[in-house]
Amino acid sequence: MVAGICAGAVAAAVLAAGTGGAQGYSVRAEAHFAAPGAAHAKAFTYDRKLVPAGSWIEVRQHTADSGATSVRLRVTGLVPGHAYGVHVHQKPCAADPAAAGGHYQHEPSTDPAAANPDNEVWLDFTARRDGAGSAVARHSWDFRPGEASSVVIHDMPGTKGARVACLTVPFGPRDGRS
Ligand SMILES: [Cu+2]
Repeated sequence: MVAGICAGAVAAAVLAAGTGGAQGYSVRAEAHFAAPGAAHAKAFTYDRKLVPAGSWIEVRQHTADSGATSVRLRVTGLVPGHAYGVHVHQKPCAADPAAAGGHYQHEPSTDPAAANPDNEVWLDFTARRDGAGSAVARHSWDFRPGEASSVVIHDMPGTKGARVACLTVPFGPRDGRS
């Protein structure tokens, strides 16, 4: 019976694998979004109109030895034509949308002007007619260990939107330290 309880959550499981060392660091996480009450979920939807349960997200990070970092986002099953805001946040996702904490910042600051796509990782996108979307962000810097742990989707681009979904992603620095 225990297996039966967990079987429904298989589709919500995050598949994450990181590799570190001399070749830089790569990580990939993917999941189908689940309602906050779902057992074992690593990707939560907080607004099932804008991010329907069962819609899908994939995030990949690659950091070269130089520290140059790319973060790529792919989604399916979202609302065609809707413009979403997306950022890398500091903490893992949980049932409470606030659990993911604030934005990851390369140079941490309380100045609102520091919340910009050069100092943070933004992956804003507009869903295409088929509900799919994608974005990529590139920076010359890598993440500090343990300080970048999720991707949060907001209901509008920029920094003012409400949190509508979240995927936990184990972002890491060029040497893979966590
Ligand atoms: Cu955000």
